[in-house]
Amino acid sequence: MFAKPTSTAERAAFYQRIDKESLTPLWEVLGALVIPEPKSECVPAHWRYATVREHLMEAGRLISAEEAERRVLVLENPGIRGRSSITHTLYCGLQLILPGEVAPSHRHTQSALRFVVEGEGAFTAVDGERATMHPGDFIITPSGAWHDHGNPGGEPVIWMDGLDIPLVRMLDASFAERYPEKTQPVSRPEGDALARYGMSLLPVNYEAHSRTSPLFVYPYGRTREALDTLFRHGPVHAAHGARVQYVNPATGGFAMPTIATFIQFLPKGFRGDASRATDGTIYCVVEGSGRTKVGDAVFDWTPRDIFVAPSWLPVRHEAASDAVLFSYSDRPVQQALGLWREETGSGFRPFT
Ligand code: GTQ
Repeated sequence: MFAKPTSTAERAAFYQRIDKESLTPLWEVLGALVIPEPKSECVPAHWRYATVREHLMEAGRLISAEEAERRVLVLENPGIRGRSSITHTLYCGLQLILPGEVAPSHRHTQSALRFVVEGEGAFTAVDGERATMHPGDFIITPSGAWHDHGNPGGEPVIWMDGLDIPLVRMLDASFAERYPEKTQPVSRPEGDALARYGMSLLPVNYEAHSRTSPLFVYPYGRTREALDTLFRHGPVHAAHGARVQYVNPATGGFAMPTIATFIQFLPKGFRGDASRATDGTIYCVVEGSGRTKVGDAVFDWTPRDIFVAPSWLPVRHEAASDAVLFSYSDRPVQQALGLWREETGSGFRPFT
């Protein structure tokens, strides 16, 4: 849109002279900076669970959770390798905790989400309350909250970590510290937050002291039931199926200040319209199998796979069986700044 002016020897010599002063001419770079529509360096990518799991189990033989602090394989976007990022703003990893292990307590300004993909019997502790992890549970570690993970059970437990690490790095706003002990003391029984904040009830005169949802565990059983009812009662969105966003029950807004989280049901035979949005989105397959087209890429997915759709590329989902997809993006940040845009086709319609 903004064309580069022709270069002349005189101009080139000028650029070289000012380069030494840490100066550069805008007209040489403007076209690459202010572009007519998003064109991400990030590319669509798909990680098959079976492959990543094998490497993760090997990591489990090479290093303990404690020595690693967190035993995680980071899913790096192939378009921006080396930045521990799956999109420009977000991080994604798969974390393994083996029976008997502890991932020591620490806290940081980065917000984290956990989406449990395999195994039973591990817990994560957040600010004094433990949550036993079950596949499909969405669990939040708010910015600044002490957290540790443990596996007193008998099988390996694996979950997806979604963090705003790249965003916080861009803002140079990272603080982190270790807890003096390996695990933090338990100060509230399991289920306390769910009773207090997760029943469409709030303590009278409740005052939020954080921008993150006080409900930090969203158990899959309840979510799955809601999706089922939503689908049965319809209508279903032509691009997104029956898709809902996790909310902070005290505000109705997204559950986390920097990361939006969603879950959607796609009925067997669903062939979605294309849609695109400015928030690059990471998907984790919870149930079922299907195919998602992201731009020119085609991903055939099965449970526990992870794939990423960069900003503004058209996304089209198809379901070969009843399917459920969890997803997350930086939508709250874009919406707070007035930047978020979406294009979808015809919207809601009955599913036939
Ligand atoms: O579990 O606290 O994947 O601090 C990256 C950084 C997980 C965690 C990650 C972390 C954690």
